Amino acid sequence: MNVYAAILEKKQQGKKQIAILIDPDKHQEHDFKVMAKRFQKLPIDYLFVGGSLLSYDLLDACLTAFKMETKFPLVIFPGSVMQVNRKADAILLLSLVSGRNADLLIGRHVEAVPYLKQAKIETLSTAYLLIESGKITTAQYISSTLPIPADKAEIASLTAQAAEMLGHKLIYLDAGSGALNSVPEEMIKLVRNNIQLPLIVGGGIRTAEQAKSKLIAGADLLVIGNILEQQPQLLQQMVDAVFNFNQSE
Ligand code: 1GP
Repeated sequence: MNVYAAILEKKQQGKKQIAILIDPDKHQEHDFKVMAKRFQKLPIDYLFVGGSLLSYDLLDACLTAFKMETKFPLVIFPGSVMQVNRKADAILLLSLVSGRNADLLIGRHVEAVPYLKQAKIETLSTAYLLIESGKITTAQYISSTLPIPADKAEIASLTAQAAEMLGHKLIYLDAGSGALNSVPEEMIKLVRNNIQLPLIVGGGIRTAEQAKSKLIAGADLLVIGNILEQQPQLLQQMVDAVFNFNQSE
């Protein structure tokens, strides 16, 4: 399975996509199978797995359960090079282009090469832009970087354009997991209008209405995580928001 080809194909067809983010740390090992069975019939495009800080060793158990019970492409959304696992289909090779921490622009990637080669999983070169969200998120704290201010859409747009010129394959605007404020629509619009690459948007999306407005603004792929840990019943509404948007186009 080629995950990038699937993302591009849907984008070319004008179809929006949804990824559900699972942070293995927020669950018990026996939860994963139950969750996978619950998810399997829903039109979820990708399952993202990972976290800024994983304290428990549950990544493998999570991937194993979802691989057994579902057909979703499994994509690692890594907080560190230790989160490489051959049971996934792909990994977002994130370059934190909103920050100026050389380690997160190239350093960790150098260290990750042997693990990535061994795992033989698809690498998705992703320009990752952290956007200020009303509080310090774990991603911001752990990365020791300043996010792009939420009212500086122009900075986000220029950063995304530079990343596209540098040859990244995906642009990810992220307010950070559990963000108070999600990425503003104005910023999404400006970035969308200035790049060709698929645009991923996530962080702090809590309602189906918010999901819809991110899609209208120009997001190609939404990532929803935190709110579903708190209110699992919202999962259906979130996937419906994307499904209904696609039906109405
Ligand atoms: C975080 O974009 C993801 O990096 C998803 O954010 O967990 O707030 O939905 P939430």
